[in-house]
Amino acid sequence: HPVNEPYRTGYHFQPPKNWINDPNGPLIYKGIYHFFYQYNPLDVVWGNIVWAHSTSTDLVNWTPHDAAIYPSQPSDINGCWSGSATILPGGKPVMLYTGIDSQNRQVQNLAYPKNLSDPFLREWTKIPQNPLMAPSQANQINASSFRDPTTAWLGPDKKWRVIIGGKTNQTGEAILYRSKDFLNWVKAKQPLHSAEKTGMWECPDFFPVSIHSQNGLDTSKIGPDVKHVFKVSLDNTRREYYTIGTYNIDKDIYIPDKGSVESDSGLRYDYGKFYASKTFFDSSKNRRILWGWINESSTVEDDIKKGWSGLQAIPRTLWLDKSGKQLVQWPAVEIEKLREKEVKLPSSVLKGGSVHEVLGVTAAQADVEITFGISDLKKAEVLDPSWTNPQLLCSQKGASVKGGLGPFGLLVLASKGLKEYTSVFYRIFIDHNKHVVLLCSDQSRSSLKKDNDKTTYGAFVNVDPLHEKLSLRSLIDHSIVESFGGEGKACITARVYPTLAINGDAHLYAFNYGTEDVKITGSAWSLKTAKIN
Ligand code: DQQ
Repeated sequence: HPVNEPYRTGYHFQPPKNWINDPNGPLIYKGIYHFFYQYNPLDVVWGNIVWAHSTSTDLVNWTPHDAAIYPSQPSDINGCWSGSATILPGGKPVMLYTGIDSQNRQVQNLAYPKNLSDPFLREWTKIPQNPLMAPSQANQINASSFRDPTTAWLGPDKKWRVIIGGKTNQTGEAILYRSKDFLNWVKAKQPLHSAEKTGMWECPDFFPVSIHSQNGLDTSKIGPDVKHVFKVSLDNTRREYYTIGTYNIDKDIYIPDKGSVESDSGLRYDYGKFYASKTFFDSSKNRRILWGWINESSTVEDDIKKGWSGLQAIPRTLWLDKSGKQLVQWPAVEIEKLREKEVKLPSSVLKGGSVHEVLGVTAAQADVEITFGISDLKKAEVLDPSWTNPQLLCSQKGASVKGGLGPFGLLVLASKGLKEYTSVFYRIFIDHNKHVVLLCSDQSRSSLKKDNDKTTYGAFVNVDPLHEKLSLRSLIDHSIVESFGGEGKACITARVYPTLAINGDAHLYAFNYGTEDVKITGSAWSLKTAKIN
């Protein structure tokens, strides 16, 4: 790993230099995964946006290609913004994307592969009919709030549907269009879904999930065995929320289940940094895969110094939890190919107040899976009824604040002597007769450097520690830590920039600062460096 580049990642998707943001149009074609992303070919900050393109056979190693979609016609001359792929009958992929036109309006365009016999789909052609959807007086669409088309789906009436993110006043909207031929699109009277006071809805995503299995489904699948997921990225808070609900195909509206909302208490794919995400159906492995953009927590000056900004989270497989009330996510299994030198943590007791170093792994580039066993759950701290905000609770009760059951977890990217570390940990509370499990990612001590964003993140994890195992997996990669609590029920991604705990000087510890002992077992692996771009 380059010594002079301590923050470049070893197995996360990033280009050699410059600015990247949203994942675009992920798909699989002839056994090859395609990934496109918002990219500034000229600078470390956002601007001059094109669709950069890479391909892979395993979602781990990536080959770069020339930019696939870039400004070239009046309908996208000021930028090629986010969009999605749809696989047409017969297996032909097409892209719908937002163009910034010559009048700086947001419009929707179509591009298709020039040569379908090229499995790398290196060249993309834009149709002369572009734009296919545009704001106008008649349709009441705001020209600066009309972007990010989803993958389209085909209804039983043989009409295609697509949604585009929008906003009317402060009401976020999933603007619905229909088409018989994928060329002529007619705006529906009603949006597919909307919610007051949520602001602009960026990068919506809408897809079915199976009620009975972890398998993914084609985006057009409907029927009694599926629920639907609606996700949106909120421009206001830079947070994403998803709801689970029902797609009423007759009325062409989506109705979230009771209690499911796009704000504050809503469900999130990730309770740390994760934005503008997008899923696709991987027909080769019958799974739905989620990509998400992770931005920097450093200053623009630091980004300029290192020459790059932004990366992508490890692609995650996602499915409906057996409760039917939330999704579960897990890193695509292919990432496990990078594992080497397994270090088994022999079942042992982590005494209250102790720290245990995990030796023998390249701690700056590792995969850790650890299970915690609690013998006496009665010692859990009583949950105050006002502690409803997990992030706030994690910031008030950081890793150094002692508790009964917890904090226990991992100190990652830690320097010898613990001058720097990022702590990912659990606390268990009791609320009447129910245990409440809190997962925190505390970045406050992650770097001696002062001007990084070190916000603490937190999430409640819906596991019952009395009957279920309590586990934590963290993917550590130099300047990113992606943590999966409760076997994927709550995920937290953080960016950190240690000054001491870099490369070979990074260490990994398990810790328990609660008063009660905790049993630990698990494994840690060094991860090889992937071939990325
Ligand atoms: N990024 C794109 C937009 C999208 C935003 C522009 C979300 O299409 O709304 O780069 O990060």
